[in-house]
This record gives sequence, structure tokens and C-alpha cells, in this order.
Amino acid sequence: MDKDQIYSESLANIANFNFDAQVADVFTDMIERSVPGYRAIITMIETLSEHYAQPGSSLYDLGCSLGAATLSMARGLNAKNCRIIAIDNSTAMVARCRKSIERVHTCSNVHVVEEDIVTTEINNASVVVINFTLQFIPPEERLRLLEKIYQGMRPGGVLILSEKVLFDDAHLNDLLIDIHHDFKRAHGYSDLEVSQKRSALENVLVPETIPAHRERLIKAGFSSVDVWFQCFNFMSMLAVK
Ligand code: GEK
Repeated sequence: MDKDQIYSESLANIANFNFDAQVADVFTDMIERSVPGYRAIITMIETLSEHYAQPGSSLYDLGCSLGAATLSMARGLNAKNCRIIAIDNSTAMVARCRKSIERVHTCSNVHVVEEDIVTTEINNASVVVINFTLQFIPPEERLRLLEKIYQGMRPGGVLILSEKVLFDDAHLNDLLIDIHHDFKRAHGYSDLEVSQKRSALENVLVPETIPAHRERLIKAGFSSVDVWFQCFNFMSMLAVK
């Protein structure tokens, strides 16, 4: 696995973060050393897919990057005649994702598609994963996207939404941001890397509070909505149709 050193040297200008080839090459290392609980969420997506996949339905991984959640869904899938659709709009991510999916022989039912999840069609879905991707969608487009996902799901289907989050309580919010930065330093990132990455993400990743996510999911139509995993300011929710 290639090591993420993208922000290790001092940069004169810090451009907005974008999912290009340089990021795709080191993405697994980057996300594992940056997102507390990421591995646990990926592992549990296997269990949740096993529980919620319905025979003859589709499973979606929206913002699939290199396909970690896609492969987890594929491992958990017991229901017959299902297909898995993994979608990302980064050419670099999609190319690498296709390669890693092709290496797994049991993945003949997995399709990797280069598309914008805002415009992509969702049909006949029993499991939809949107793992740390809604946060990159402009806030004003988020409700419409969730409504579309809801409309494309079967009754009894589940949406798994994972996000970096904010807290209304200023003390708690600052504390959890500090603890997240400690987590990154404990995983080998320097102060310079932490601060330059933070600047690069400033206008690109827009986090919201857990209540804001819950209310929007309910507004989109979902009936049972709650957090099933949280580690500091990173969490994952289940929303059942
Ligand atoms: C994982 N889920 O490993 N349409 C399609 N893809 C998009 C869009 C869009 N509008 N906007 C961003 N992306 C993965 C991790 S990373 C999270 C997801 C992170 C894609 C983008 O290209 C990137 O691959 C992914 O969403 C976000 O479980 O880097 O923190």
C-alpha cells in the first residue's frame, strides 16, 4: 500500500482537495490513517449487507473510491440474483477500483460506473451505501439526492450513511476535532500535514450535525433512522425504508 505523503512538504498554495490520480494512488493509506473507525465500518457493511440484501435486488456503493465497501458488500451477499453497482465520478478512482474488483473472481455481479451520484439512477435497491461521500455533495443538493435514493429503494431496504460530523456544543466540537487531529498524529501525520490537509478540505468537505442528518433522512421518507456507529467526530447511520 503506497504511503500518503501528499501534504508532507510545505506548499506555497494549497489547492482545493480533489480525487485525482495522486490521491487515488495512496487512498487506502490516507483514509485508514485519517478516519477513526473506518475499518470497523467497512467490516460491518459486510454484516449489514448479509442482513438486508433482498433476492433479485441491486446494492449500490455511492462514492465507491477504490471499492472497499463494494468488496465488503460482495463478501456479505447471500441473497440470490443480486447485482452490485459501484459509482464514483473520479476517473482515477474508477480505473483503480475496476482493477481491484477484477482481481476477485467472485465479483462477476459487480459493475463499476463512472458517474455523478447526483444524476445517477437508483432502481430496485435493497442496500445503498454512501460512505463518507455525502459530505462532498453541495448541501443544497443533499435532500434531493436522498429523496432519489429513497424512491429507488425497495420497502425494507437500508441506507448506510457515514459522515464526518459537527456538534452543536462548541466545547465538545472543539474537543473532538482536537482528538481527531491527535488520532492523525498517532498514525504518523505531522502537524504540517494535518494543517495543510485541513486547508485543502475547508471548502470541499462540508460536515453537518447528527440531528441535521437525521432530520433530512426523515424528510426524504425514511422511517427508522439512527446512528449505529460513532468514533469521535465520525459516525455511520442506518435509515430503513
Ligand atoms: C470508501 N466510500 O472507501 N459523484 C460520484 N462520486 C463522488 C462525487 C459525486 N458527485 N463527489 C465525490 N465523489 C469510500 C470513500 S471518499 C471519502 C469515499 C473521503 C467521490 C470521490 O471521487 C471519492 O472517491 C469519494 O466520493 C469520497 O468507503 O475521501 O473522505
